[in-house]
Amino acid sequence: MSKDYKAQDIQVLEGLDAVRLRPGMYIGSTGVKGLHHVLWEIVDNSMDEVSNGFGDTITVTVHSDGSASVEDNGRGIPVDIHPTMGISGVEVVFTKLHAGGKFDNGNYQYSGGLHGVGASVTNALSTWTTVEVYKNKKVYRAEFESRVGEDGKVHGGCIKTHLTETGEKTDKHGTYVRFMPDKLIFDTVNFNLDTISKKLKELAFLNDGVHIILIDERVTVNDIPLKREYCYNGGISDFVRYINETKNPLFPDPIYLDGERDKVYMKLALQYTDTYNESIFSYVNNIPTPEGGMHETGFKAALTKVLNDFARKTGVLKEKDENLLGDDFRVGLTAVLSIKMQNVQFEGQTKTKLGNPFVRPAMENLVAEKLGEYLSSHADTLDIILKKAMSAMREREAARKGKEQARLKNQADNFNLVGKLASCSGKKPERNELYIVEGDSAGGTCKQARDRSFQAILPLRGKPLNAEKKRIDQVLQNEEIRTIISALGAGIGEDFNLDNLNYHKVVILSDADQDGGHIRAILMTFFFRYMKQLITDGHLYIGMPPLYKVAKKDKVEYVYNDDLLDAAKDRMGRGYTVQRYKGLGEMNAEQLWETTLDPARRTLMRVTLEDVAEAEQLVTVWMGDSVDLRKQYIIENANFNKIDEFAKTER
Ligand code: TSJ
Repeated sequence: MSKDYKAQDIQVLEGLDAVRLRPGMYIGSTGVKGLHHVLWEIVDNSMDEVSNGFGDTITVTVHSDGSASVEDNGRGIPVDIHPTMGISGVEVVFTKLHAGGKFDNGNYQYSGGLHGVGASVTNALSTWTTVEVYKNKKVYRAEFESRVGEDGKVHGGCIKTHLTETGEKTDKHGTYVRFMPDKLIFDTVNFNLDTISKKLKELAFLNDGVHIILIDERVTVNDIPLKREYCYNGGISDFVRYINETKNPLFPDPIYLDGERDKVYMKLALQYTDTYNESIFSYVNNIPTPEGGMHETGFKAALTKVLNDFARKTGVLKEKDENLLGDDFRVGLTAVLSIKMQNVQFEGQTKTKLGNPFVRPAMENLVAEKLGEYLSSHADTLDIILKKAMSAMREREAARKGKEQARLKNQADNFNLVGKLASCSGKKPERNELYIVEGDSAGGTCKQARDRSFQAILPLRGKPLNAEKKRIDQVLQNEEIRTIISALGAGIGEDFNLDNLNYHKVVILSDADQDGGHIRAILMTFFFRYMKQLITDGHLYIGMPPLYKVAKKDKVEYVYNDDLLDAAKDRMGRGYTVQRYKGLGEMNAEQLWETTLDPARRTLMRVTLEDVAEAEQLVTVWMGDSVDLRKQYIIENANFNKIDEFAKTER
């Protein structure tokens, strides 16, 4: 890291008007994601500084006026004047596009932010931005704002106050940036606490030792704002431990490897559990790459090669045996791979796949070397991994042999299975609805209550198995699950075909109690794992039976939510009765129709996965063996969008 940074190092490319003209080009979208991107741009700049060893703390604050600020205790953005442009380094950073410091003298190696566009983009899309630099015992301040120009158009990031010394003395050093996202640009300017928490926690895992503090002034208890702190000295090994918290690891400490090859800096932590899933979370410059790419490919190739070599060397594989497949070595694997490099090329549908080809051999080579060293001196761990892979291989073989028979047998079985299903008479899948109902008795009532022209009822006896824990062939053996698959008619996994879906609304209907929540969670996990498109295309719903019936003489009101009970009582006046429904089974057919099945009156929640990759991470991270955690996850985080049922279109 060169010490003689000068403002002239900052390249100047374009003005800010381009950003307001086409914000999507710079931040992906102007939705809630784009809103957070402009915050990550700022956070990333601080993280660059701190992870290069300058300072150790980053504080992110969401203020009660809706603005956000980021402060670090690094060296402070350069304040000296750019020799040819005649403006301070701070002003260059905030008013010139691409001036985040992506220059060639080696300063600021991994800068860039999510789209590598820098702080000027955030400034351009804000109504105001304030910057303070603490340096040389002094405080420097600059202010920017959006303004209506002579052309009648709004120009973002105009200088309101040039960078000046305020005259205050300080012992602090670092940078403070506060900005107000512009309502004219963003569909929403409401920062989401969960989104920010998750991201900062992830950053804390990826950058070990960095203290990240989150303050949300909009959320207070006794006037004290919410504060969360993240710091993991164990880095990505802690991340792997955290992901595996609800699972059973096969050895106590994750394997940790790091190193450099061809200027690619790599950290890798991995651990096996007794599950059957492969969970690899990869990052480039702190940016998640859910679509994978060259770094992941190189890592996987090395894992397969090294482990096959050890399997031969140790005699686990005999001369006549074939090599194990890569998949065999990734059954039950949890891994976090984080690399840092320059000139990143992102590819793929969502631009989250690393494209630089040279990274693949570099990572394959580096991981092979480091993993080889590690396993040479950890014979116990090696033994555990090879045993796990061998049993994966045997199960793979067994599944292959069993598949043919199963296919023939299925034909006969399906007949019995769908016997439980009370199908509907209508033949239009677009109109048809399948209610998956918890319990035989509630199922029976639903059958009486429904409109059989388009509503089918499938009662579930007992709890279907936990889809997260089992392999696909085991999932398929579960009777409840097979009933669902054959009723929907669209297949499963890679064979899933939405065109064959028999019901365009699939509604999970379970009690509002803990067991009901569990069943809902299991079914959602199953659909997520094996019929993801059902969710992404918006076909999966949660039915909402009422929690209370408030009645007085002939007046009846159903209440679906604890918070609304008091209001309902108020509307009734004195002398009402309240009945609490403990389960679906307590309602008669008429009540069930009125409250839960009738499209004109019911409420359904559509289960959406706005970001399937993120949801996959959530499910993997949160849905392990622990029932409580899983339940909590579903209640707190499942992305339920309350929608107004199609009362108008259908009836
Ligand atoms: F990007 C930004 F302007 F929005 C921003 C930058 C926001 C925040 C909250 C912090 C930062 C930032 C930048 N923190 N620390 C730095 N460091 C530098 O810009 C810096 C300081 C010194 C030197 C040097 O060579 O002396 C070089 C750089 C790039």
